[in-house]
Amino acid sequence: MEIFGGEIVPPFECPKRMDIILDRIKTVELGPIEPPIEYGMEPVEKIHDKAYLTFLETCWSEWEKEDFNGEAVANCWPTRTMNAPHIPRHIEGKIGYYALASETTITKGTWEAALASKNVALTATDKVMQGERAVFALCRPPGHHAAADQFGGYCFLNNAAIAAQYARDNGAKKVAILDVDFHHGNGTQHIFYDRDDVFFLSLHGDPMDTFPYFLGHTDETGDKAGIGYTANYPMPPKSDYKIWKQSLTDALDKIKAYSPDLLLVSLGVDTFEDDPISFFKLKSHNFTDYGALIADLELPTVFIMEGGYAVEKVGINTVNVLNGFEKAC
Ligand code: FKS
Ligand code: ZN
Repeated sequence: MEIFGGEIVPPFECPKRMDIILDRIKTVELGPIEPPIEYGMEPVEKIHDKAYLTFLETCWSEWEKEDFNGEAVANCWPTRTMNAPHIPRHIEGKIGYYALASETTITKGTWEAALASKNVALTATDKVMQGERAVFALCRPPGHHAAADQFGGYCFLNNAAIAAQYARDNGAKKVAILDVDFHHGNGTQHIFYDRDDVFFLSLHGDPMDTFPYFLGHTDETGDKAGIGYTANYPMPPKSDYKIWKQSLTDALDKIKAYSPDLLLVSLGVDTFEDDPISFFKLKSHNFTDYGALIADLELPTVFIMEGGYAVEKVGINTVNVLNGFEKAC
């Protein structure tokens, strides 16, 4: 379930999205489709906090032991007036400690799904490290809102961050993460904020106007060694492709100048004009256009699925990016 506008609604982020994207990939014969390989916990533990992982793994069984009837959901947080040095013992406190928002619940199968999703991202990354020009990781659940020890915004494990670190540990000296999902990738930004070996760039709805609200402003440019290696492009409601493309062009120039060994694209297609929870105005053919612009970087590229909720068009829009990319290669 999801809490939206004070109501309990069926989640926008649903399995059907994946079926539709996969169908579209098959229809256009984009390329061979392969299942993920198991990578174990080592690459995950390099990004996420150990106690957080234990929490994700055990949350649902702890919740079930209480007299609760619904899914595990946060309703109480350590806020700006609390330092929160102690992690509560009770699951209701613990879930509040680790949650960044209340729309996302944990239930039976959440942990297994998150594990499968990071395996998809790692399998794709490995293929590109081994010489493929580009691979698309059809990940669900998404990852870019998840921080080292926080879940929310439908994300539990940060697939792109796990993939970037894995690439760093397996020969890539510099990695760029281009986040084109409508929402700011707060988790990815936070994970790499003080590092210069992973350059994070995000195009998104202005956080003054939309989720995740508290991160993603232009003045967030990195910390310590990472100063200059975070770039944010917040854009106002109703921004169309003309505006969006200007941000993309600037981001692509920065990536080119950085000259990474690998590009990861956090690919969300919720920038689409008919997306039910977003406010940009991209049209389906714009996705093809920007796929080609990304290809012009001539970098080994991993596309990692994030959001996109106009379910009938999520397949067309996602595959348009990939097709635009491929045709320009
Ligand atoms: C709605 C408030 C909460 C949550 C939106 C989450 C967006 C998730 C996403 C991801 F890629 F992670 F899936 N909305 N009024 O699209 O960024
Ligand atoms: Zn999104």
